[in-house]
Amino acid sequence: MAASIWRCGRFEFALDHSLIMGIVNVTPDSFSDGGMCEDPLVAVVCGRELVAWGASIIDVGGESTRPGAAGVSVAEEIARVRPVIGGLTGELDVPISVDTRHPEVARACLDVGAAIINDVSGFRDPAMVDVAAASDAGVVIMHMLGEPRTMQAEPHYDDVVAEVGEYLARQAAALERAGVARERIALDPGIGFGKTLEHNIELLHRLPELATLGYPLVVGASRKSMIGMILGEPDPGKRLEGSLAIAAWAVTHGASIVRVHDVAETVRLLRVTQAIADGGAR
Ligand code: 8Y4
Repeated sequence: MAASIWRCGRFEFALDHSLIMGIVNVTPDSFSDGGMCEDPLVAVVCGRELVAWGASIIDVGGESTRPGAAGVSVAEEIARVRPVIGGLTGELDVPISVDTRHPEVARACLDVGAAIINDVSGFRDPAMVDVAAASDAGVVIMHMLGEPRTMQAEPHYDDVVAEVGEYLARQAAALERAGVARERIALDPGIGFGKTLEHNIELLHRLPELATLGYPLVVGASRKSMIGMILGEPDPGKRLEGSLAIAAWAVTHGASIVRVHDVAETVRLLRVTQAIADGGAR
């Protein structure tokens, strides 16, 4: 894979090796980590720990997008994430990403130092495009079919890889037209967002096709239900091996960044895949 760069505010990644985006969940209803990082002071400790383990990016989210989750108000979302992002940016030398679909939340978090907007709705709100264009932040454009509340109700695609790829390319072009430099854009197929198990598997199987779009790829499958379905494991906390298997597949098939809960384990996994990748270049 040709090395490229990803610019996120004052940070710049040479994507000559893969990176870990560690998750800090500030949602009280998060079913995987049970809102352990809800308190801003605790969340800052969580983020610091993820960086110590080897995360290159910290993703902070305050709105649960799990299928059927109750919505929170924009004010509530800002109240949850802004103190955490402000705390982390003041303390850590890695870009902090805000996971939000709302331009007001993104704006408030950029103001306290967030360097990446991670929008699971793929910048479908034109106001979110404007917020990105008015900043120098990196952007993650993720594909989601429909809305969190309804996305898992019989999702249909004729060709999931073609349709997700077309959507991502179209949104990237819109951001570039608005003034977001190409080097700031990363794409994400959105594992589990309006997709059946078969769709998720096909997106991962054919990930190299999405890599040909020419943007860095982010893949987030950590602890997700596709792993639960394959392993028959209802407890998200017991999906580590599946999460690691997908991370290994993703980085060897075109992903530059993996979004994960289990940072320490994924760092060790990447050290091994990277050693093999580097060995082939001799
Ligand atoms: C257990 C734990 C089961 C968590 C499911 C989940 C992505 C993302 C999410 C992703 C990007 C999640 C914010 C869903 N997934 N952002 N966000 N890519 N870029 N569910 O795949 O983690 S939230």
